[in-house]
Amino acid sequence: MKGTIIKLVRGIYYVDTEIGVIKCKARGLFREKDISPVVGDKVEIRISSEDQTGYIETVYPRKTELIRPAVANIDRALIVFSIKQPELNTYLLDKNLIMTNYFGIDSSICFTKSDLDSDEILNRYVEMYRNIGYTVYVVGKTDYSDLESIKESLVGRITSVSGPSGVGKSTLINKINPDINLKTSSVSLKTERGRHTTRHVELIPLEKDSYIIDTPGFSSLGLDFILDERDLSDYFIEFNQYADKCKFLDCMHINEPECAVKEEIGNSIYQSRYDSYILFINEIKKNRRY
Ligand SMILES: Nc1nc2c(ncn2[C@@H]2O[C@H](COP(=O)(O)OP(=O)(O)OP(=O)(O)O)[C@@H](O)[C@H]2O)c(=O)[nH]1
Ligand SMILES: [Mg+2]
Ligand SMILES: [Zn+2]
Repeated sequence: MKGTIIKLVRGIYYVDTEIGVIKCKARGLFREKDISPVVGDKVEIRISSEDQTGYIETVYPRKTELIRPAVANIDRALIVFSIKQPELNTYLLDKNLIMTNYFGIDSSICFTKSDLDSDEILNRYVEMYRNIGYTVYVVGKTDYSDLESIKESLVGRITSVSGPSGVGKSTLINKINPDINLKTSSVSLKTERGRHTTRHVELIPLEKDSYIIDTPGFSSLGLDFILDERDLSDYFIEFNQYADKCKFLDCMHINEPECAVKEEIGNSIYQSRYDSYILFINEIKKNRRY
């Protein structure tokens, strides 16, 4: 029988099929082949007649895959960051954008907690990421005017919602569909960090042919999937049009003379994006040494 993995909890896969959700285990053969089934995977299962549990026999080829969160077949990533509590971390946001771009997944950004933005830094970030080319939504306790646009963007797609703990991912999904009623909890007052309330990746059906995936928050993200730091600038979408104009074909936009990317800093290229770029270059170089 065919189905879709909608949840994975302690080695048990919840597979949605035409006869309902069946709890399944994965066959050892996946471990041998180094495949781990993940949420979003289309699978073939065999159901035992005794206890109505099943085994995953086949994982069908994936349309897309992402490693953080580990999900398959998503069409879009909605990357959520709060402006405060926890404070917006552009380094981690840029890393997310690089990752989804690397895996060929269309992404947009949702900034939350606009109600906590007293000094209007939010507008600066909204403008910045829109200028770079991303769709940016903003929500806050008393302002959900972008909710309709967010809902429209979900239609007919599988969208994963990801970002650090405590930014309001589950809260946003509950706003999108109040029937879902996901667990949320307040951030720690002392550290301003989230409490890792969502523990599992879970695919939730919305209206026809639309699905949303709630995911646990994360506080760090490796870039180890990029093996060669020379590839990094390809994933900074706003660098591309200038990279062609650099004097050297293999310019890394670091110390080379007549670098068109560096010349654009302060104009079309934001300093904070360039700072992220340099930090990521160093991380990739360091990874390679091991
Ligand atoms: N002030 C304010 N608080 C918000 C907003 N959105 C969410 N919160 C609060 O932020 C806290 C964390 O929200 P969650 O939805 O649990 O966060 P999460 O991103 O799902 O966190 P994890 O599941 O731990 O990854 C809750 O107390 C929410 O009520 C907002 O727009 N403004
Ligand atoms: Mg959550
Ligand atoms: Zn250059």
